[in-house]
Formats: sequence, C-alpha cells, structure tokens
Amino acid sequence: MKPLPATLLTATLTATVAIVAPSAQAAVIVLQSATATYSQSGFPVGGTIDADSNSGWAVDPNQGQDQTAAFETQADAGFAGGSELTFTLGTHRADSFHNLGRFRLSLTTDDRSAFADGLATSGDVTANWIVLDLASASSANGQTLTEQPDFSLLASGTNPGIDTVTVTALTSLTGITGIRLEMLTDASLPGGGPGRAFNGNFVLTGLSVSITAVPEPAHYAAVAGLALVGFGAWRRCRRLSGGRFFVFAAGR
Ligand SMILES: [Ca+2]
Ligand SMILES: [Ca+2]
Repeated sequence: MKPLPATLLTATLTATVAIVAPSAQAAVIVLQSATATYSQSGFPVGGTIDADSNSGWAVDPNQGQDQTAAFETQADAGFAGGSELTFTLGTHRADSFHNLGRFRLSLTTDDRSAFADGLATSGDVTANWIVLDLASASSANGQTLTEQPDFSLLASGTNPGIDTVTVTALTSLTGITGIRLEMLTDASLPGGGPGRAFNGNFVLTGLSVSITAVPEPAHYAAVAGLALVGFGAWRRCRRLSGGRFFVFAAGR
C-alpha cells in the first residue's frame, strides 16, 4: 500500500485523536445490588454484573411474561452539561442462542434505599423510572435491532450463538442512582419472549455501563480546530433532538 502523504497523514491522525478523546475519558458506572422480579434457578440476576462471562440472568420457566431487573449505581452518575451513556449487554454462553428479544432501559435518581433490595426473585424494582430514548444500537453478530414506539429495542433476523449488543443514550440527568432493564414480551419472539431462545428464554451474561460528558462544540473547536466544529454541532444536534433514533445496526 502506498504511504499517505505526510500532510494528509497528520491531518488524519489529528482528527482521529480528537474524536476518540471523549471515549478515552469514559468512566465505568459500577453497578451493585442486582435485583429482579424473577431469576431462574442457577441463573441469578447478579450473574449480569459479576466477573464471570459464563454466568448470567435467565428466567425459565417464567417466559411469556415481562421480567424486570434493577441495579444501583455505586456512585451518583451524570454530568451537569449532559452525559452519553453506553450500555454493553452480553449474551456469551457458547451453548446458547439465548439472546435478548426485546428490552428497554430506564434511569432513576431515587434514593438507593427505595429500590433494588438485592433479591434475585421477587425483588423490589419499583422506583421513579425515566425511560431512556436510545440514540444508537448495534449488534456485534448481526442481529437486527429496531426501536419500538415505547422506546424498547426489538431484536430480529439472525440469532447468533453469542452476541454483544451495545446501545447509547443521551441524558441530562445528574445524580443517577439506578438503572432498570425491562425484558419485554413480543408476539414476534419464540414463546412470546422476552428472549430469543426456542422457548423464549435469554441469558444475559454481562451488563456494563460507561459514561462520558457530552462535549460542547466550543470544546471541540478549541481542542481540534475548526474542522471539528461540524462534529460538535452534530453531537449537540443529537442531544437537542432527543427523540430520534439514529443508527439501525444489524451487524455494524
Ligand atoms: Ca456474568
Ligand atoms: Ca437499594
């Protein structure tokens, strides 16, 4: 391959570094007190936030009905100027095809004593939840993810053996104390869902969340020069428009 001219190479590197910089500052939001309406025997909801990529949350034999998990954040989360949250949801059991069928994410700022009692079954998942309107979604292994009118995400198409689904959302909330994951039924899913296994089950082996401050266009201009003002404006546009879904991501 012919080497790039030095000037072009410099320009490319500058732009790359500047755009990547915000995610380099991404902070992990540590989750705790995993709680669920129901956990299958041997598959407690706490398996979603442990260090074991094979353990996870499943709901057999209570498929065909909605199931909810709630988690506390270990520390209050959210930047004053707005935040971008990235959720990574892994279904990594090699024997499985137990991907998520339909789910929805929410946030709360309620006191941690008011929700998430840590019970894997019949736990307290009730709080003042604010449903997240996702900005993007992607499947590492080719599932089609489609946003629904209620802001849930419905998977269809390829059902890979394992997958990692990554979704992002913008929020102006600060003091975020908890996260809710609703697993929702849908007529298009096997057994009505909420998972994509033959019997409607799923196994969520990992849930992680990271956060970055939403940068202002002026910040980009100062850091990276005028060429990136457009990028900053795009970010701002995403934040202000709020109610739109920007990326349909089958296998991207
Ligand atoms: Ca796990
Ligand atoms: Ca609690």
